[in-house]
Amino acid sequence: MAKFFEEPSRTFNEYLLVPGYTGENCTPDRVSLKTPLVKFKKGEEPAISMNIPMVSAIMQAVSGEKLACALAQEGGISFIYGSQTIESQAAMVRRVKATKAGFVGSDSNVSPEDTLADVLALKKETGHATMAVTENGEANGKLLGIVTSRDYRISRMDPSEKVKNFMTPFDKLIVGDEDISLSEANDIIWDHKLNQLPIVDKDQKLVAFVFRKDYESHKDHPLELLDDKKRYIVGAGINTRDYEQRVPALVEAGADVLCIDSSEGFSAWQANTIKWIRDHYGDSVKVGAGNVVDEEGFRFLAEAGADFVKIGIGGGSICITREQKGIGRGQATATLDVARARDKYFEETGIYVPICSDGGIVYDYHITLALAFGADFVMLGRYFARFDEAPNKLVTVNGNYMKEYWGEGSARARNWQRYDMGGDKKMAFVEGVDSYIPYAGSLKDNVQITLSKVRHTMCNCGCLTIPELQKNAKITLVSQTSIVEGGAHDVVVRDEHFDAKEK
Ligand code: RVP
Repeated sequence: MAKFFEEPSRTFNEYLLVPGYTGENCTPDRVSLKTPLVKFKKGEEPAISMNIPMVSAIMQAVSGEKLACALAQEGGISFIYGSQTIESQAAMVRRVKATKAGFVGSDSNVSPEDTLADVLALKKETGHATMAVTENGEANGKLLGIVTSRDYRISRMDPSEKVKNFMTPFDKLIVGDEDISLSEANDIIWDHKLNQLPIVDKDQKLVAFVFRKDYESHKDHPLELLDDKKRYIVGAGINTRDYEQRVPALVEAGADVLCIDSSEGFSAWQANTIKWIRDHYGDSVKVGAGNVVDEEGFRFLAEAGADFVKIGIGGGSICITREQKGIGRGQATATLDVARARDKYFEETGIYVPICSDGGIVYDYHITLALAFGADFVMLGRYFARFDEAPNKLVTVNGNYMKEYWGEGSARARNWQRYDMGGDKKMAFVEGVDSYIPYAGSLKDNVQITLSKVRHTMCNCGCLTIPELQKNAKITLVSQTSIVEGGAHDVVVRDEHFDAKEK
């Protein structure tokens, strides 16, 4: 007889938190959202922790290098998508690692032979007024000068004027060498009243810029997640097919943590992948695995040596795995089951394997619920894909600003490697859709509001840390009718489409 789970599986939307006692010291500014990313032994510290419990999904529409830097600034981690060539993924990781906090890689470069018209076009495209003049206009080429809007007067100059004739040449520039610290760079900026300081290596090649405005913003990010060389921490997705080539390239590029990206993680292929990594790198390379939705799946991956385990099948906003294959489980039930398995495994072995609730977060409070259900952190796709920093396109649809968002299992992503058994393209079928989602602005603004809500709710539950919430939260199921009661009801909400005329 098949195994039956007697209870229906449920989603986060079916639950609410019941407040606990809030003491006078239980205030949002005292809440710590620090959480482990990778496994650790009882009494020891994890090799990597995050300052906020959020990671971005391993997806083309979500986790590119800009988002990775912006999320690390806020205290979380991005997993750069693996559905691209090994070379381009490693190059993305390398660029994130080259972006030391406060040091910005130049994406506006011109050559001395370019013209004023080229400069103006590039300025329009990137929005950046400062450009590096390098040999052949290469990003990390020999620095020959810089151009800022102080170097030209559009009304007085011919658009065909060559950059070499109006740039500020290298010998007139103040520059920093590549070993300079951010505070030393900032001192030079202040002492010489500069807006930016180019950083060059011993061969005069451009490494980065430090901008006055970025130093200020660096101070605004007390939670930023940095490695011991003050570089942003970044993750990368891998698959169970080309890991023998992909893993070494990503490790060499500086990825801090890897994660096997698959719709179904309870498989021999995942164990083989982890084993290969352990055989070649021991514990020095950190790798998460998944996704699973029950105790058995968790235990399998924990015993295989995963550094963290991801939970969720079919709950993603763009995911149609449940419709296509009939596999999956409600995200709240899956998280609860796996959290119990993690605690049991910890009791038995003394090893704590963090778990991540992946997909299906719709409202901000779902994050708090996922943590209360036992997750150590959450992975989000749709949420981050709405932001400026995501690599997907901003478009207008019926007059509204939208971002494109497509699943890794969609025909658009062509990520057949994610499906261990679907490598033969003739057998492959889609498990995801291509969609639009409303544009929401900058990552920083949104993440800060989301986490403010999480902190407030935790205080309502009387909890100052995630482990306290996991232990002490009180959770209730809600009925369909009480869900209606939870929104605005029995009133006509005023918005721009409806405004009454005063009598
Ligand atoms: P969401 O945050 O609800 O958009 O879900 C994102 C998650 O959905 C990803 O982290 C991944 O686990 C899953 N996903 C990505 N692509 C697909 C698909 O095409 N089916 N599913």
